[in-house]
Amino acid sequence: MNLDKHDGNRSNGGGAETMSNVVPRDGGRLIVLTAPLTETIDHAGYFIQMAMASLPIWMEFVLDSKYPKWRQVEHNEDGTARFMPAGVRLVEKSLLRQYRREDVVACFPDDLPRFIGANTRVVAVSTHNPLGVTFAAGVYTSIFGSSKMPINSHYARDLFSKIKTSPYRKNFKVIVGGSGGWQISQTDTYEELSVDCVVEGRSESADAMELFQKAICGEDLPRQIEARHPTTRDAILFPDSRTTFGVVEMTTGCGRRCQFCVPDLNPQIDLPKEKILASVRANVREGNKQISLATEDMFIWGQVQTGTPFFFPNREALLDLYSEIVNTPGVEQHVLSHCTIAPSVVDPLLIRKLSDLLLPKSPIHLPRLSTHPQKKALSPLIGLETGSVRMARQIMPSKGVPFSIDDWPSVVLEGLRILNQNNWFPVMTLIVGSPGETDQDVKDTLDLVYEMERRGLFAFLIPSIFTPLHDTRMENKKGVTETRQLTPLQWQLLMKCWKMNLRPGQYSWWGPMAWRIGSIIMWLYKLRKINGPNFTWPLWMFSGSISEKNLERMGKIYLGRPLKTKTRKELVASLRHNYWQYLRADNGDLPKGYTPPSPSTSAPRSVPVAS
Ligand code: B12
Ligand code: SF4
Repeated sequence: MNLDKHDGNRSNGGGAETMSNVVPRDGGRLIVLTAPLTETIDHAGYFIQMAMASLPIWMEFVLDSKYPKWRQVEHNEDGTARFMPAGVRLVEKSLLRQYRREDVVACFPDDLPRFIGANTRVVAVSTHNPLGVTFAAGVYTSIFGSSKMPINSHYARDLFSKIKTSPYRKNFKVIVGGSGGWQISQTDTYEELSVDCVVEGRSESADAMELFQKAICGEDLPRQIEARHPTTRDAILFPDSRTTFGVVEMTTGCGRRCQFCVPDLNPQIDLPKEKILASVRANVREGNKQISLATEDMFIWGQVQTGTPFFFPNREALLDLYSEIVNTPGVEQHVLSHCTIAPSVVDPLLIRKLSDLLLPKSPIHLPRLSTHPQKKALSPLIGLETGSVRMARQIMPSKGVPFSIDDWPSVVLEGLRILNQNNWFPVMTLIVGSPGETDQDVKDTLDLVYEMERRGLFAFLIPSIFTPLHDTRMENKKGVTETRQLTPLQWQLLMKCWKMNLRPGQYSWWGPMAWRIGSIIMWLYKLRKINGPNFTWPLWMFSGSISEKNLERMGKIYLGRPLKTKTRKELVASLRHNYWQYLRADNGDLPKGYTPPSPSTSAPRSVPVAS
């Protein structure tokens, strides 16, 4: 790629640079793909991107000081991006079915001037979370006072402003897709961001390809299109070049049908092992040392449309898949993405065997928690959402299947016990302010959180304020919309979760002191004005300057009640009898009357004797 003037700005600093000073001599590429810098980096692991989704831009200095090199990205020889989010890679792959390689490039935002030229007809942006209006992202920025500008959103806007100021802007159409595209249509920011069309759905579909064709022919585009999701395993494409964090899809859809969930609206598909492995090898070939299989629930893989309900994990298939992944030469690190908690109660032995396989390649170390010799840990994302059975019945009645949702607190506590015993310390999300949430619901969730503390269980608890996500079964519901509306109990839940998260970091003599003083200073300086009076006592609780017992005596907080919950054995005994046939005898705790599976059947079976 030749340039007429400067060689672009290679720093990826995300500044307000415009594109008018750089002109590609070869006229640029027909289709240019990109994504916000902050969604592209695969430096420092998942947590940095999650932090960027939640921290306001004025706190960028915190990340700069912890990860001074986070903006450094790698280029291919021709200036294209060496890694891109999996979504971009699939758009690229979809396009390469119809267009020549030299017509399609994927580049970092700062390199756009090198590729957008007179020949460019489409600039396609893939984005996860451009405006930060999704759950967890909005809440923390608003606690700190500027809810509209998380770091990620700042960089996404910076990308759009680069595109908007291109001297060639009139020649090309801007198409946006990815799981965060809806944020643009919902907020009607098309003009502001200079976006022509938002695509909801997957790039593999004919609808998406037709749109690119139209743009190339210079036709007007609709504001928004719905692109159909493939319904078969074979219709899903796989990246054959490097992806951010080595993300390779493992499943689509979920099947548990939570009312607030977007990915569950997609068909439940587990993707072919050979294709997954080919993508893993492609990542390694291009220099990636880390792999992460993207899924809503890793435990459904191998059990979709097998005749066994998907919530009884296929132990052998999962162990085989993960073993091949981590034993692929060149894979040095493997990170889990999402799962659900009930499978760990269903098959604890699977968890133990997965730990044996996966811990050695986990980049996560939790020295205060892990019993692994190198202190390694596994931290998948799991939805806890609420401790209130009443609320759970409304918003996620199948979250704990095969167990009844009435046993949700028991499933969470037993599941977490089994996970912790095997050095899994999950990141668990909670929803605060769901529509119709009462004080009693929040107390029930606090009961569960305090019970975790009492039992010495550990998860990183990430509470977020309910956000009605586009297209979900709850899209028209309204919950809490800003932090000032939170009740004292809801604030307490938020702050208690964070207080518990900081436990492993608080063993140094200076740790607790720093948090106490720091949080009180922040409260005096800014937070009390932003968040209102309901925030005051929960913040004092968080700071640890007044004991929780004293705060309760003063009537300022609620101390969770001890919970009497079911053991694994009791949970298993409560299963519907037609599920007994799927239990694995080697996990023990078998219900009275269980008989071992008949050798003539492949799945373990049992015959219920009483109802
Ligand atoms: C891996 C992952 C992560 C990783 C890595 C992300 C990365 N940059 O690569 C990490 C952990 C960092 C992460 C972070 C977050 N994530 Co995330 N993440 C996922 C996960 C599991 C997989 C994403 C993925 O790569 N999928 C595979 C690719 C191929 O799918 P895709 O990107 O959707 O692309 C397809 C289509 O969207 C379309 N497409 C994509 N781009 C484009 C562009 C054009 C032009 C077109 C036409 C089509 C198109 O075609 C592709 C297929 O062909 C999804 C769940 C899921 N299954 O999608 C959640 C998910 C996307 N994340 C979600 C959320 C909420 C977040 C966070 C905000 C969480 C938080 N509070 O911290 C942050 C935001 C990070 C940020 N930078 O702002 C939500 C999104 C909700 C929303 N936006 O409405 C999801 C759906 C999870 C969920 N259960 O709700 N995430
Ligand atoms: S378990 Fe998770 S992925 Fe599945 S439907 Fe519920 S929220 Fe969605």
